Amino acid sequence: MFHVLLLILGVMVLSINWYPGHMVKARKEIKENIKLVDVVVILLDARAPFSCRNMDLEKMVQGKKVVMVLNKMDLVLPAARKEYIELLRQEGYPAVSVDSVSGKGTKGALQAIVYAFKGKAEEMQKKGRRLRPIRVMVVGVPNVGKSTFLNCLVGKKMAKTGAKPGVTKGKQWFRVREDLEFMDTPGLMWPKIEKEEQGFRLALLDIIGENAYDYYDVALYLIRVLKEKSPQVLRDRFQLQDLDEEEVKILEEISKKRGYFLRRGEPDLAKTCKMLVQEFRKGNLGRISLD
Ligand SMILES: Nc1nc2c(ncn2[C@@H]2O[C@H](COP(=O)(O)OP(=O)(O)OP(=O)(O)O)[C@@H](O)[C@H]2O)c(=O)[nH]1
Ligand SMILES: [Mg+2]
Repeated sequence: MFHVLLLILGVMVLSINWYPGHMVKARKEIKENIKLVDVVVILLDARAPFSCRNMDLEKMVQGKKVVMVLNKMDLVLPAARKEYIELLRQEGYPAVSVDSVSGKGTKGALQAIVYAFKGKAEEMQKKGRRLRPIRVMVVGVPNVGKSTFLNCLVGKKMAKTGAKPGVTKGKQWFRVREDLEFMDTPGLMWPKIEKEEQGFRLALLDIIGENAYDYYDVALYLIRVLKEKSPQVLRDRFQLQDLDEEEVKILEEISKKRGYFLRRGEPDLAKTCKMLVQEFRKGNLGRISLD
């Protein structure tokens, strides 16, 4: 009875809350600066672009020209990437994909941004107004690569970047080209993630702070994804044979195969969970899309 109650309570509290202090200021800063910009780039993680759409942000930028940029395209299979882009285009957004580490796709992203402003630029010209650089604001949830994308466009490391959410704490302007100015912004979350699956995806992608979730739950979710989408990874990388087992059993097996044991000989599940999530984040488990 007690266990059933715990389970019910557990299911009820699985929504994730993560809204660190700097985001309150960041949200205000973004809101105040929207009127200064011509185009908004919403940067999304190509592995789960729909899970990292922040509807609060999208509402804030309503009325602006928006370009959707799927970053980290090196971590997803081309077919999934194409499908996501097609879906965003069906919604009426210009959408492109980039790899901000190698620079692949950035030329196309700049073209899409300039094109989004074309109508307004022509209007300004007709009115005899002096053409000024296009002002672009880059927004998105934390850790999707906004600062890396901008460093890549500028061609040198101007903004601080890092493999954890919440690196950028305030806005910063960059001149990318004669005709293009960009504003980097801190990653913005929404106060409460209601959908459990979405929470797991955001946790896997390192978009929410690690104090807001349990690695155990996220690793079990990852095993479920691998069983469904990439069973060969479980077979080849972790030498598992029986994939019909439950996720918890598979986790134990992986611990044993890796030689992760506690002092009394039990499998060290905590260490295994962290290892699995980190391997996914580094792209070591192959190109896996989550949405
Ligand atoms: N594989 C891959 N990694 C990337 C790419 N772009 C960024 N990263 C990595 O993603 C991590 C986060 O990058 P940041 O540029 O700091 O992300 P951000 O969106 O500015 O994060 P916040 O400032 O915290 O909101 C870093 O470890 C980057 O190296 C990409 O296109 N491919
Ligand atoms: Mg940043």
